Amino acid sequence: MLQLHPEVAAALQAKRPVVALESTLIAHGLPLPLNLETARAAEAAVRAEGAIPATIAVLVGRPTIGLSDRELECLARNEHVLKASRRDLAAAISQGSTAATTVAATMFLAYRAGIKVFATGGIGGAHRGSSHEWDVSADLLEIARTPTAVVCAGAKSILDIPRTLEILETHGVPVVGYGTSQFPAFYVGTSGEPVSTRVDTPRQAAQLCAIHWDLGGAGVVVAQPLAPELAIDEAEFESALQRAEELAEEQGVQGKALTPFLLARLAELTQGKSPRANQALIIANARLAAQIACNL
Ligand code: PSU
Ligand code: MN
Repeated sequence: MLQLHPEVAAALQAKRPVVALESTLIAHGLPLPLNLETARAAEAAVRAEGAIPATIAVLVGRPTIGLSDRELECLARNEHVLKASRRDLAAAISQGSTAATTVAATMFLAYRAGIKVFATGGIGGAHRGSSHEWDVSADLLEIARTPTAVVCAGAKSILDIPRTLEILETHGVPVVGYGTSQFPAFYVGTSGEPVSTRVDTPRQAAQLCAIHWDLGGAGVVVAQPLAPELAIDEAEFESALQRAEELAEEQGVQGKALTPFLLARLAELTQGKSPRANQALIIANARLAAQIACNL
């Protein structure tokens, strides 16, 4: 069922390093034109490290591993692209839809194509607040069962991070700090919560993943903090987030619409600081993912 870009198919066949990239952040996470710029820059960062990028999405019902530049542009510009998590894949395929894939759906497809390293911005997790108590991203369960390295800047700071980390622990997922002993929190440099272990080089990260997989383990979270000069001040972020959550509550936003809604409100409330930070961390994660893939 998978449609592999010829360059990606050739690289996989020759056992050359390939890095999967996610598409929900393009279609639903960042505003135009920053989304297209970021998607292109992430691919370029992977190439600069000597790996092949494979951005993943469902295009007119075809799960596609590796997009052409035209396809990237179409995802970035088209407002009617769906957001597909793992449960939505069969529906998108059977209905011939075009859908951006979340962390969960991207990992699922990447692994089936034979790609073991994947980069995103921040993973989904447990949402905050009593009205979203049961909203736990499918990303966490997918990481718990699919043997892939997920290179990220931690969990999105819109989440309940201690609860997100508890869920990962329950499912036996190593949470690896890259150059840090504290779990990064996306726009905000650190969550203050400890990681389960720390590595300081791509080689150490690759080694840890390989051993985890040899032991029969599944996903590994490799989390690197955003460059400190781009991190948003915690107090400023907290007040923007509280406002964004109030707006979600007032407008009854929930389910899969919640994450994109909060990200869009934060972009307004931080006067564009949050999307700029988001862009920088996505590109940095793509670069690190490529370095890890080259060491595997
Ligand atoms: N990281 C970003 N921007 C995003 C996302 C991650 O920098 O938009 C997306 C990912 O696709 C992630 C999704 O899987 O948000 C989580 O959505 P939900 O909470 O509905 O599972
Ligand atoms: Mn959710």
